[in-house]
Amino acid sequence: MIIPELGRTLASRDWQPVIAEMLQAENILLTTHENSDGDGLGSEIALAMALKSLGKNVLIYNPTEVPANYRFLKDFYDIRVFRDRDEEAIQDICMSDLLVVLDANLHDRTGNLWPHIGFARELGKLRIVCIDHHLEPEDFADVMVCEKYASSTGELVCDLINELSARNGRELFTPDSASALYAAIMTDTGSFRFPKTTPYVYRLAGQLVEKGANPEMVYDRIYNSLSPEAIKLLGLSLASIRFLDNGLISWLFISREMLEQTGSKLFDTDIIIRYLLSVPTVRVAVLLVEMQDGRAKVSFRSRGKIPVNQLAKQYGGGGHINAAGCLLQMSAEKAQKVIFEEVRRFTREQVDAQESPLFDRHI
Ligand SMILES: [Mn+2]
Repeated sequence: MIIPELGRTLASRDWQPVIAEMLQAENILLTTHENSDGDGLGSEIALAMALKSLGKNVLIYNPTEVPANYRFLKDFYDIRVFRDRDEEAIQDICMSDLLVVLDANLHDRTGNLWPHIGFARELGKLRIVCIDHHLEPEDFADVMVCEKYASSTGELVCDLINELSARNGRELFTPDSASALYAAIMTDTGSFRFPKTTPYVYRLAGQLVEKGANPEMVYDRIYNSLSPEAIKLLGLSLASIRFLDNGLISWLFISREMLEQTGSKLFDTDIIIRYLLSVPTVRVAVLLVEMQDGRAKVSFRSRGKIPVNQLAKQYGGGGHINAAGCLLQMSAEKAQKVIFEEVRRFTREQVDAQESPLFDRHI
């Protein structure tokens, strides 16, 4: 459904298959992708609270730990980390009637949960719903709502909870769940400035504030939460950013040594990427991080219409037009060599092909 000048939203009937699954289920499990972010976590929390108030048993199990700046969300609802051989967790999965995968559209994004989900499905009763907004979904669920127009999974979950509220004739939002969804939408829209932030999204944010979301608290917890270690890593990183091809590309390699020297963690690298695009000439930014297991985590960002998800896809990854990533099964040093020329070629080709202005008035 297109709302002229406002953006898009799903029609009530589009939510019907999702709602039917939810109402049928008694025990519901929610999860999101590995290395969870504000969108996945905020969506989980708000949906868990809404389903709980409809009388469902709702558990959240994630494949990885909640990053420090999102831990305040755990005050709203219990978020568990799934660990291999955790008998209680495995039993919880097997006892579930419905799994809702949020903010991920590939089965392997659920990490170490997947083998157990597969087993529970073999037992016969576990159904899967996927709610997401990434490109190129894999058809792994019984019901998929994967809408790439959406700014965030939080936007979709907001619509879903409004729909559930309307059908039940009562408000299913609380101030806490409104704050959780506000966090989801705020983080995935880059604080309401990325291209998919339609007028509709601003309206939703306004609605969430009306329902008690606290923007000041949410922003402060998420963005003013750096550890001294992360600040030190930021310092080291800023000093080693390279600018290539007349400043079209910014390039940063964070070695394991840099992480160890500063005492910082993998998730401390997340904030650094935004500095890579803060120089106006830069069209493509690349961040390579050497992980503890020897693999290389590569993040791509771009400005304007350069689809870095195409770049990531070449290496088995994916993402959005302006933000994508991949994991390379090789040393970071080798990874740098492998992608270096390809990134330069891709960027040159994209920049040459584009005569249109960097930014459109409308999307
Ligand atoms: Mn998202």
